Amino acid sequence: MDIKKNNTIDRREFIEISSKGAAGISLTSFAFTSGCGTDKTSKTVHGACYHDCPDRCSWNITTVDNTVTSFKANANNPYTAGNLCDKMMDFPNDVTFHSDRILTPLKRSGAKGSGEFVKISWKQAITEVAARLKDIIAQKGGEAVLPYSFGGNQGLVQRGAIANRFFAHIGASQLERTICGDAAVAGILATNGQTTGVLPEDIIHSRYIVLWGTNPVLSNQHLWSLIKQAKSKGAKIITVDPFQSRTSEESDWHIQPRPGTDTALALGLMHVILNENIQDQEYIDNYTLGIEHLKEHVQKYDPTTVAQITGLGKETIIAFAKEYAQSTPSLIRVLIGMEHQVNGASAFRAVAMLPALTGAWRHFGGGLMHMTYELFGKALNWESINLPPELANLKTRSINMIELGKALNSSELNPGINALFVYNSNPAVTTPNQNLVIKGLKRDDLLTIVSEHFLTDTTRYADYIFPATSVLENWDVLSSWGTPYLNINEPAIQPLGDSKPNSEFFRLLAKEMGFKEDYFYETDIDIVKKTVDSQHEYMEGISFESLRKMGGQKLNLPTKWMPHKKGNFKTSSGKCHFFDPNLEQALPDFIPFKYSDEEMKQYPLYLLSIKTPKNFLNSSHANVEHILKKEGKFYLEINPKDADIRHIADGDELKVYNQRGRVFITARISNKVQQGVVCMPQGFWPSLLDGGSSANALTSHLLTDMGRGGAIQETKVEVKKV
Ligand SMILES: Nc1nc2c(c(=O)[nH]1)N[C@H]1C(S)=C(S)[C@@H](COP(=O)(O)OP(=O)(O)OC[C@H]3O[C@@H](n4cnc5c(=O)[nH]c(N)nc54)[C@H](O)[C@@H]3O)O[C@H]1N2
Ligand SMILES: Nc1nc2c(c(=O)[nH]1)N[C@H]1C(S)=C(S)[C@@H](COP(=O)(O)OP(=O)(O)OC[C@H]3O[C@@H](n4cnc5c(=O)[nH]c(N)nc54)[C@H](O)[C@@H]3O)O[C@H]1N2
Ligand code: SF4
Ligand SMILES: [Mo]
Repeated sequence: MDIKKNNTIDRREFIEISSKGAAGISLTSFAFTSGCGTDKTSKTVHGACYHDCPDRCSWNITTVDNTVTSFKANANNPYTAGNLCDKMMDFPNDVTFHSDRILTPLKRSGAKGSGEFVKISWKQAITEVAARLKDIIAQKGGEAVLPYSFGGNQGLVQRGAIANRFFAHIGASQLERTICGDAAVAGILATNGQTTGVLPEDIIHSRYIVLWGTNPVLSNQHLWSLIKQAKSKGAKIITVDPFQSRTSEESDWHIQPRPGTDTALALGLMHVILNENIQDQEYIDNYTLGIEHLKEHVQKYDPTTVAQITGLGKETIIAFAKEYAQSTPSLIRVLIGMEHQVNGASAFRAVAMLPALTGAWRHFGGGLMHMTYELFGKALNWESINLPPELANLKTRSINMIELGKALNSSELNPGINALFVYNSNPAVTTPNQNLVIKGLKRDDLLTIVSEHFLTDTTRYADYIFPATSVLENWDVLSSWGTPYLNINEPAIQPLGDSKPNSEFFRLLAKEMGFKEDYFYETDIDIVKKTVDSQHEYMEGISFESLRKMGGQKLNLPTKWMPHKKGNFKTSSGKCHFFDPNLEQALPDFIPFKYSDEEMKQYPLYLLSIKTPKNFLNSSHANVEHILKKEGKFYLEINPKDADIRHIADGDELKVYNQRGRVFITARISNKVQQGVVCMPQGFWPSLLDGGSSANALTSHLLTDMGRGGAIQETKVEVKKV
């Protein structure tokens, strides 16, 4: 069956077609049960959310005869606290049993992007792909092959345990997976040497909580519940965000700097703290390095200068610095949002210095809160996940995922990329410089293989599509980057249709390629068992069996987790580094991106494209009709002054454009953004929007100052009425 729709399909048309069952391929025949199970008895198993979300909730799922009869939050997991978020509440219907789900392998039958495919068997698909791959490797070498995957499935097995072995074995190009977190982590490591600070559940002890560039009301909902508990005990909540986010609306104080100016703001706060002499000198003397350099450095970040850079009032900067330094316990929560700026890593580096300057780390519930994945780095047996020793220390070239468009269109890469494997990601939507990515995906000489649940915008350009299982249909073990809970995921049902886990796809391909190494053929359940089979103290009381019984368990950590109460930083010196001569910048500095005068004139507005959709997880779920309805229109928030200059009224249809692309969008005039800044949601699928482009058609593949992340928000645009 063909889909004769192309990029220009509009959303209403898509929804009408999908509701008639014609927009998907082969989609009508597999709805709701696979027909594989004959067992009428009910069974309940534990699973965990596969999304790239800091909360990592866990659930209980009951099935009868391969049909889900109950899907509920796991009451044993105090962090999930009995609630899955809105995005996941109806997951079995929204994804697993959705009538648009891809359930057989498909081969392209029309032009790339046309969405025309025919069903084929796994045998045919694997045989043809293996033959073409062998050919490419023989002619161009393994580096002509590029894997492209990200956090679409956070299970340690399905994220890439077998895939990584496959690509290392064939000598494929490596992918630098830096679109999320790497710039933030690089900045924090430069200061503290570790990213695990205050644990999320300890936030209830804080009394001054700064949510710096993060929007937990939407992006970290279970932490938000704990923040509300802290608030009910008297904590003051401050949000630092250039956008009036849902979180800032619920905070006591919204500090709204210009985008990308946080490094200057943090250095300005340090200026005030040091000049007012309200720092914790004893903590500084014992546990930090470079205070003299820092003190001298911050003199140029006086409140007047910082006010000019950030657009904040001078009084705001002074008041914020004093309140922060004089409140106890004070906590700064950072996550990811702020890193997508050209100065992003420096901002995290500078912000991470504040708790050492004020001695906030001394107090339970005080300090900096970032990620928790390092705990699992210690706790688990990574031998089962990491590459086997004979494949480690790869010498093959790396390609940064943010520069996918550039790489696919490069005439300089030798060899060029001739085969692209996409899984757990939807780059035609989520990768910056969308039009360049799509131009690359349209190349006739590129073999594109995508493993997916749905006919995403990326799969539209595939030569072969492989149907992936959903989290309800495969084994996995899930660590977390936002909590200290370890979760197991037990399959609740048999795979629907002909879907297979990512691991099995790569095993079948390895077999067809003639690879004999045992490491390809370890089963998923064996990998899970081996991963949790660890003698580390954090795993005391946690085993495969206990996880099956409980679903999720908290790592066995000391009851009062205060990592830097007495210094103990994981830097080279063991101290918090205010100054580091080994880094390109010995001290963090505010270095704005330099636009040409011409560019500033043509594209004067600063574009934020952020995670405002409550009901999407990046681009996931953004194809589901009732979810799209809940999310509403694709809106551009624009300040009344900017709207006035352009004669734009609320509800007008707009074109937002720059040198890379344009999107069509509806105006929403509001004070959520200040003059000079506009904001649109990320995650919408281009093929479901008028004009066939979404936010990333405007963003660039510029990299961040450290960590080689994506400066996605360093984007200038102009807006006009259409
Ligand atoms: N509902 C929902 N939840 C999600 C996701 C989703 O798509 N939808 N995605 C998940 C993923 S992958 C991630 S990484 C996390 C991210 O979670 P967060 O880190 O909370 O990330 P964002 O929502 O991207 O950004 C948070 C805020 O940072 C602000 N921001 C942007 N630029 C700057 C700046 O220069 N300075 C400051 N101070 N703030 C800035 C934005 O305006 C935004 O309100 O959320 C996860 N949770
Ligand atoms: N403009 C802008 N762009 C951004 C961001 C932003 O804030 N603004 N945020 C960035 C961030 S923080 C992130 S993390 C990235 C996320 O970008 P992506 O990693 O592309 O995330 P998703 O859009 O959720 O796409 C994941 C895909 O994996 C698929 N999937 C899920 N499970 C499986 C599985 O088991 N097997 C296979 N084969 N597929 C599976 C899902 O169906 C989905 O289509 O986007 C980045 N892009
Ligand atoms: S998306 Fe996040 S908040 Fe929602 S169920 Fe999954 S882990 Fe929990
Ligand atoms: Mo992310």
